[in-house]
Amino acid sequence: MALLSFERKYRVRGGTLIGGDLFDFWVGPFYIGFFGLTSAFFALLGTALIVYGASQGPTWNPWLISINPPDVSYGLAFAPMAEGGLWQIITICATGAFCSWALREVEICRKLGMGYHVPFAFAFAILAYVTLVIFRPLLLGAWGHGFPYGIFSHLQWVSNTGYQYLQFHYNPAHMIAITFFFTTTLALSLHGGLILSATNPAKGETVKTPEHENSFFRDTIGYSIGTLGVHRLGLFLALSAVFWSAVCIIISGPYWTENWADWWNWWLNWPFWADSALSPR
Ligand code: UQ1
Repeated sequence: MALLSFERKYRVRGGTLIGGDLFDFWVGPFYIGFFGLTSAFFALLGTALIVYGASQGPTWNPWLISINPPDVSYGLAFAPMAEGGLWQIITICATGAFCSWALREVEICRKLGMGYHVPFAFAFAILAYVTLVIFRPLLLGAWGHGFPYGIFSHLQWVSNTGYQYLQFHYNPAHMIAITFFFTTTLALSLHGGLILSATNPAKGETVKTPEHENSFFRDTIGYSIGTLGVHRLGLFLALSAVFWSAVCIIISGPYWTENWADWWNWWLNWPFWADSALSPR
């Protein structure tokens, strides 16, 4: 473990949210803490239940194994184990493990005196998951609206859910989310390209500085956002993509139940042209 010689300096005591010094220790390179233990507990139990669920199913083909949510007829009640109860407990384990992991990141940030940007960003990933398997099913009144835990089966769920609204391309939140996803890839490719071009010089050339990076963008587009700024922009773009994705799916069903293209009829029905002879409807 080559890093340990200088990491020792950063192995500071304290910063825990719960448990004081009791769980404030490392195992090898890993910080444990109270939330390290709860992470391990939920992750191991959830994984064991997935394997158990697979053993009760018709296949060991990894593409086809699926742990399914209860039928919608169970509503928001607990279902028998073999009827989706397993899915419900696995969902609790997954949410417990993800939240524990985020809180473990918070404790490490506190130890090191860092900002909370990493757990904040991870919280958006957790939001994406709980939106699909907890918030939206709650709003729709049945756990059966969650997605099944299987490789092909969750893809089928995405496909079926999309077709319920014809397709998602006219969902306004979907439009915004996709725009953020594409802009994220543009920003990361610009940033990655810029950093590699400056720091990976040809043989005989010297490594270039942030001054060169700024000058490149000032010369090309008249503006440089700066070395810190580009990371702020990247975080904003990526988190916005997740946020609007969550909005996109949470409004599909609880707010709008039809073809998303028809949502735009509010525009066609505006009084100024709704009665016009040229109006499409
Ligand atoms: C940029 O301006 C900049 O500052 C020097 C970076 O930092 C290294 C970048 O990675 C990128 C991509 C840019 C250009 C981005 C914009 C929005 C002008």
